[in-house]
Amino acid sequence: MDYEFLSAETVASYIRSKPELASRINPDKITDVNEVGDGNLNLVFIVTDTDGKSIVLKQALPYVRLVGPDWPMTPFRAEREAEALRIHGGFNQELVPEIFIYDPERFVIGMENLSEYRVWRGAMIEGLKHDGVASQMGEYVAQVAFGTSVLGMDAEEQKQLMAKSINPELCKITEDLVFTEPHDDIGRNAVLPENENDAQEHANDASMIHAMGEAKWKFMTSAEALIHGDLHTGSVMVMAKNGDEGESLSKAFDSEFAFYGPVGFDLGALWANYTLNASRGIALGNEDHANWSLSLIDETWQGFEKTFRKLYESRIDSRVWKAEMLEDRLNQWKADAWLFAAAKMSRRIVGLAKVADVEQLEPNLREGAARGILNLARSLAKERHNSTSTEHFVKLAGDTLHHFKTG
Ligand code: SR1
Ligand code: MG
Repeated sequence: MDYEFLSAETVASYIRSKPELASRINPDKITDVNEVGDGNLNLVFIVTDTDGKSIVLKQALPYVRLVGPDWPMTPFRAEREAEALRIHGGFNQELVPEIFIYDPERFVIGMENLSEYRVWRGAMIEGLKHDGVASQMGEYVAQVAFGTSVLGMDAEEQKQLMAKSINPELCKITEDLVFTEPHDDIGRNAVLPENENDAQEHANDASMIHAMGEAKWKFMTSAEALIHGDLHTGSVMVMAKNGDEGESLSKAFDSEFAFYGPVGFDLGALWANYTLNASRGIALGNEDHANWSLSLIDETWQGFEKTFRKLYESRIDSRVWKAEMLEDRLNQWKADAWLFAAAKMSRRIVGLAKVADVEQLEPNLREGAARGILNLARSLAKERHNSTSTEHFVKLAGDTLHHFKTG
């Protein structure tokens, strides 16, 4: 794929060539261009002018940045991201960044700079509590679940949107890294030597393999809504209303994995990442923060359920979709979230693309956190047949992570 990559030197002329951008920032008075892409895939520039105006330019590279040109990856993912952000922003612009332009020739998205926000994962690692965000993310998932499903859209339009929204290459990353490679290492997995046995046990656990087979099937076949597709805490920006923490605003970003998939996948991703953060708190003896991180599981669910119940009242077709259908969907999504959370937490321990919450622990502490998460994932996959309450999830998580704590 041949197109010009942006660089700090070419950003000004790029902005000059795009009226939608030049009306928001003066290309002749740019003071700063910072490349801040810390994700696994793209270039991200924050551009500021002398008047303090700023925008973000995000460009998809034709390969996976984390690995390099040896792993080619379609840059058309930028189109999927721009579309998802536009559609999701149509439900609630407060909860996603605003898009100014999508450039299909160079796969660039020009969007709002959330300079006063920060990435939630980093804030959680520092032990900061951004209150209300977990509920807002539940609300976001519910608005997307309703608004892009046949409950909130005309059935024919919904099918057109579904057809436009296929994202096979990015889905394949998830199918491989999340559901398959933890049980079939093709050379991308790695753990501490002290966790080799844990990874082996996890890889060979027949009931976990069965559960992950079911999770992968759901991921590949349940085209329920235009989900975010990668809603971990590194895909959420947060801003405290006063100071560094407390009551906060938030935005879900980085939606390049968006596709028509199972609603429970986004919920499970959030739950898994709250739990990964709790494993850090427990490893460091920061019980207060660990309890707070685990409390977010129910907070997200409550935000989701409350919003979805309200939206369901305005479903466009209520002829056979009655009250029972609502209860069935909520029960199903909660059970799915358990399953997907198990998948999403264990892949971050054994597979490619780990998370700083655990990786930045000293090895003697990381050993127990990693062992705890792998054992928890296996228990979650089994226990979901007994109870799928958030209380049960949190109790299992707290007990298991404490049991395996090291250091
Ligand atoms: C090769 S991309 C690795 C991971 O980064 C993204 O955030 C997704 O989680 C993906 O699995
Ligand atoms: Mg990402």
